[in-house]
Amino acid sequence: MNSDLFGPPELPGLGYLPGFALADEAALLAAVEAVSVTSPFRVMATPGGARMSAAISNCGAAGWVSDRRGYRYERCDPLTGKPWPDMPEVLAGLAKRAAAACGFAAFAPDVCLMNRYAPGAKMGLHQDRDERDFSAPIVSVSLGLPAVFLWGGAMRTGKTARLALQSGDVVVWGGAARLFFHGIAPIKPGLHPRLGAVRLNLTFRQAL
Ligand code: MD3
Ligand code: FE
Repeated sequence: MNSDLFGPPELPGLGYLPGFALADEAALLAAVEAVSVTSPFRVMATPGGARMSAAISNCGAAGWVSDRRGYRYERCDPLTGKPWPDMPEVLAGLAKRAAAACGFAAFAPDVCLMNRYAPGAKMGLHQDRDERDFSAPIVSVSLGLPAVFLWGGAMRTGKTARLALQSGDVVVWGGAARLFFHGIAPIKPGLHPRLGAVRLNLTFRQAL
């Protein structure tokens, strides 16, 4: 495997918007902080019993959860027993504008899954298959420390392309890209001016 950083592949339905969220960075962070007061970031268990390395929270009509019983969307936070916090308008608005800029004007996210990485944390290659309708894209927003996104194509095995993601970068994963295997290489140590030693990734989904 080589370690070159490629640009995003040219693929119908895939949209790469470097810096799209930068102007809203402070407002997005404040919204994430507010959500995490009610539904704190926590490390979830995989169905196999391992600990995930990123900490997770959610906002919106449902949230993605993982435990010994599997992966699924739940209307209530298992930690609080209460509904997940509403999706702040600044988050929903940014995701809709990004989707519209990439040809998905009808995108209406009902879930925002928030992943928080410390240096060393990673995410193994996987597909996102727990949503009801794969014709809706997923919009991802990267904030804080940079990451190397691993891009595995339509199969788990084979060559992995790499894409550097910086704070403020937005990627819209629609069309064939929607079901591609993907992951995050271990986050390198560093300090982001606003977030410190943290990478945050927000993914907006039409899950229900
Ligand atoms: C490509 N998150 O939450 S974001 C995830 O940076 C997830 O935290 C990573 O994979 C992160 O499921 C990667 C980019 C991303 C998100 C969803 C996708 C890429 C995707 C769904 C389909 C294809
Ligand atoms: Fe994913």
